[in-house]
Amino acid sequence: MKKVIVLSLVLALICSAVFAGPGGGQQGGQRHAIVFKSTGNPYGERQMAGFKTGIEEQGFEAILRAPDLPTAEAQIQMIEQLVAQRVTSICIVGNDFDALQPVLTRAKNQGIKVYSLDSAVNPASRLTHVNQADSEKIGQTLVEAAYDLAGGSGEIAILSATSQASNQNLWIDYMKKELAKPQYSRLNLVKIAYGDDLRDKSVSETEALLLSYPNLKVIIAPTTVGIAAAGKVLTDKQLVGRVKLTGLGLPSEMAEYIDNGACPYMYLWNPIDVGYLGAYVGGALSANKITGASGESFSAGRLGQYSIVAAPDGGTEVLLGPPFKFDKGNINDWKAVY
Ligand code: RAM
Repeated sequence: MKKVIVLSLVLALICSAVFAGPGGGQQGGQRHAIVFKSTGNPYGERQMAGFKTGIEEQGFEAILRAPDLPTAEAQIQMIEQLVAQRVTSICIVGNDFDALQPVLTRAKNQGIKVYSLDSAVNPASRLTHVNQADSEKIGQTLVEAAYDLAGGSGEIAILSATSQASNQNLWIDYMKKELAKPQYSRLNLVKIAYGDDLRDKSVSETEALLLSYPNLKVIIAPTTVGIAAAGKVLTDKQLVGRVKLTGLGLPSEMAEYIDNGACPYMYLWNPIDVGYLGAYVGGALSANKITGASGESFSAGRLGQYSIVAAPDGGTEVLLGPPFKFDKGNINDWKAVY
């Protein structure tokens, strides 16, 4: 009997050594990690929840991480820990485009599949990027909205996340390009403020904008944390109708400000689906079904088939779909969903 037990143990050990895959995970025991920008962001929580569902659906373990503050330094520490744990893949929501390159390169050199999602890292740091929507289209759509809400002319301001956030910076670059077109010559972008995706800082930055620019007509907040904070400030200060708000917002957080008119309309995509799509990119990369090259395609569970395409930054990306418009007519259908 003893001999049988010893033999089974030896066999089990041999099997686990044989099936140990890249990143040290076993085939059935792969561990896939996501590192979001910071804690306390309901958008990030939904994105991570979608990632977890997608990873578990494939039979793997999901590791969800986010630092307290949205800095590159804090993410570097977390990635170092994940490399030491020899996870199978790392999905990074970058707090900086370039600063994570050394640590992500170390991860890649250890066989860990590294890709970004929502907020890209530079092409040298990633195999591919999971993008929520076409970045240029987001920039154009938000400028069109500001033009419409301002009535064609006047002062507008942007309330962003951190000054290093690569997704917000990309959208702002496209907004500036759009604003340079002749049809927008009567719109005046007076300031880009940074609320760092922290609620209190976003509130005080909105208050400062209102003080410095008493003729401000529109605030564009391309961040769910910023737009919700600005909605609260405009409501509390009884400025609804005088200063209009648009941007990218989470329906559950913005329903009251869409209902009361502070934000006549805004845009977003489904953050749960962004995370879920990311999970399937992690699975496909780790199974070597894709390498991250343009032209490859893979299956993303309930979302169907997706292809990898060239990204404007010289790398590649997977696009979830077009941004969706939320207004008084549909916000009540969405506020309970995300
Ligand atoms: C915030 C984050 C996130 C961004 C959304 C729109 O929650 O900055 O990265 O995609 O807003």
